[in-house]
Amino acid sequence: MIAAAQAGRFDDLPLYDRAIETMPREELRALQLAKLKEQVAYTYQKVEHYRHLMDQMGVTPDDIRTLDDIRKLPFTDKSTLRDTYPYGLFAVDLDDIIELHASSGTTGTPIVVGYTRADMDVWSDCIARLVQMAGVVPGDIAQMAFGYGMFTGGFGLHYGLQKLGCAMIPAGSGNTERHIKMIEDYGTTVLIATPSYAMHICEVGEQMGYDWEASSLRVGLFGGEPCPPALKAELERRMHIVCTDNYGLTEVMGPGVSGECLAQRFQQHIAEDHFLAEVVDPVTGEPVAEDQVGELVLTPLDKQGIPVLRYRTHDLTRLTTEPCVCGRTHARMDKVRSRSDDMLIIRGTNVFPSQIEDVLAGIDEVTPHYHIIVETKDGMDALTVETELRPEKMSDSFEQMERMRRTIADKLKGTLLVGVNVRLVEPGGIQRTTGKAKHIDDLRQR
Ligand code: DLL
Repeated sequence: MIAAAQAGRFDDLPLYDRAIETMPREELRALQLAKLKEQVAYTYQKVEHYRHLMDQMGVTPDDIRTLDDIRKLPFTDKSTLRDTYPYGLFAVDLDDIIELHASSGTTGTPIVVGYTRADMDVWSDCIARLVQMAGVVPGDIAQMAFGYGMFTGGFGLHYGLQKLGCAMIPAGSGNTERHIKMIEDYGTTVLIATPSYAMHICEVGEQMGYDWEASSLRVGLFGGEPCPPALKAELERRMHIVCTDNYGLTEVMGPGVSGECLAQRFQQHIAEDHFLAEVVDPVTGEPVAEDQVGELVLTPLDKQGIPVLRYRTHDLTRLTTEPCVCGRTHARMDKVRSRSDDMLIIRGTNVFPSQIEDVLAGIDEVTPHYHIIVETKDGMDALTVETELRPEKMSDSFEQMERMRRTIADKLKGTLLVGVNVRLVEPGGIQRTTGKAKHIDDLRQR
């Protein structure tokens, strides 16, 4: 089936919910509007926080007459969920909540979200849809390498894959050698992980002498963090799989918001019957034109447990509604590479980690593993990039290594327009992760 897609044939690929996924856009927008009206009325009625805000702004649910009227509604930020922790935004009695999850955020008060049975059904439908879009079929054997804790990744993907009819192997994250053995012994066909953990699994497999080309593994369902094009290409080349990317966030559901189809390899279809997506200027909050990059704002259209309105994701992307060759009509978002809040300001210059990633990706001598350190030295910002050498590129010659280091520093400076201290690290020297990679240490005193 994937072979058909690779050959550019999409007509006979199965869709999880053909009527919804290929719905004409006019109808889709009408469906969104009907749901939005209901959702705003529900939220106003059930959640004191929103009722209070909307009263203050002089907006009532009856003011929502078109999809553009969503702009009359207040934004929601992570801080809203923190300030109302734990249950302040819940719209139902705890008796009606059947599962709780929490954000993976490491700083500040956590945020917690609750799902009703209906929310869980929508969630697993969204996942079943996106995994099928990625080439997974009923009968696939799917091995979970996300953790099964409060993180939405593990259980979210698990339920959806089961709903599609896959056999789940709930291995969880970590114990990488065991993952390889399970793939081999159980004939795993689908691997679920963050792209950085997938890279680690790939490397450990190679070190163990595992033959990825002969492996049963066919599809990588990766997500939870950016998967830059170079990393995707490397995973596909070394693991001999089709590597797909899916996106989501705890505050609006977890994974399941959008996923990559087999035709559009750098964009993801949004489940628009369940989410209304806007893209706004991250500073002014005003909408940007279709095709312009801005911050993604999401409103879940049928969430009962926590019905958030206009959630500011901080993720930077752009939307297109151009028809897709896969036949799906739902808008596509560019793969998220950066967040509005991960921009570093180095001596007055804006630097996105994704720019560093892209420069390193163009250098043959280094692996996709990198680490950025920002410090204050002599009262000034100092940027250090640690990059890991490929084993075959190591040299005993100090001069050769120094030349390589300088070339990389010059390339980084040429793109970033700030001086960078480059540190070459031996193969395997950059810490591997079993979850989301932490690429940046900002140690500046503020
Ligand atoms: O990471 C949900 C998820 C789990 C999605 C597993 C896909 C697979 P949080 O822990 O709340 O939820 O983190 C959400 O992670 O705002 C993005 O910045 C980032 N993120 C998630 N998926 C992607 C992706 C889950 N495919 C935050 N590409 C989001 C880029 C992603 N960034």
